[in-house]
Amino acid sequence: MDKSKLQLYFIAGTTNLGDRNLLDVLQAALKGGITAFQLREKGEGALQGDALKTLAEQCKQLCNEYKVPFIVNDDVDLAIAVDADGVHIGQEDGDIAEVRKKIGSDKILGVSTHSVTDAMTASDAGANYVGVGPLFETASKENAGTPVGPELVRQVVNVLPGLPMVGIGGITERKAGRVIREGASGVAVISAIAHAKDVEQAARAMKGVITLASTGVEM
Ligand code: 3NM
Repeated sequence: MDKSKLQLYFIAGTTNLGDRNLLDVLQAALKGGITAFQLREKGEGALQGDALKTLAEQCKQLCNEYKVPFIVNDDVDLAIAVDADGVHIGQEDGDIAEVRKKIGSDKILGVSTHSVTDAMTASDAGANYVGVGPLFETASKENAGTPVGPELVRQVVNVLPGLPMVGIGGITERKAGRVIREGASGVAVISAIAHAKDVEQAARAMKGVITLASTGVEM
């Protein structure tokens, strides 16, 4: 896949947003320059069934307008039903090769990984990219586990230099540069954008940090 699409990967679901409307937040984030979006509808009060499908279709439409890939978390059937650009699965969400078979070779397949071994397995099974984390403490994922630290990004890059990869977990505007300098293609975030006072501005600022760090400028 095109690694540049992973530069600023925004993840959200309705349960991350309190009173905010997901489509409003997504639109602001798109205006601010996010390069990929994942719908991750999880936890208490998560939408299901037709309501979730409708939301997914609306997110896809919005992402299409900005030419940003729309990825669905976990729910392979939903991703297929709405013709999403891809699926992202965790270590417990089924067999990676089976998911690849189900979605076909043209769709993006992302896998959450927590070690070099996980990343090698995901790559062998047909993942287009991996998420590596949690790099730092995060309140956005239940049972996220002990932070692995940004050093794991460098270790994965050393072993799998061609594999597109995003760092995830507790990444803020201040920490994003470090993650890129360790060799990540980009950063994946929930709270740094979803909880920002000004979503568009937060996305734009983070994109700026990433662009500068990618060209080797220290921030
Ligand atoms: N996956 P925030 S950490 C969805 O380590 C997710 O695989 C993680 O949210 C992993 O940017 C995480 O608010 C939460 O920390 C990321």
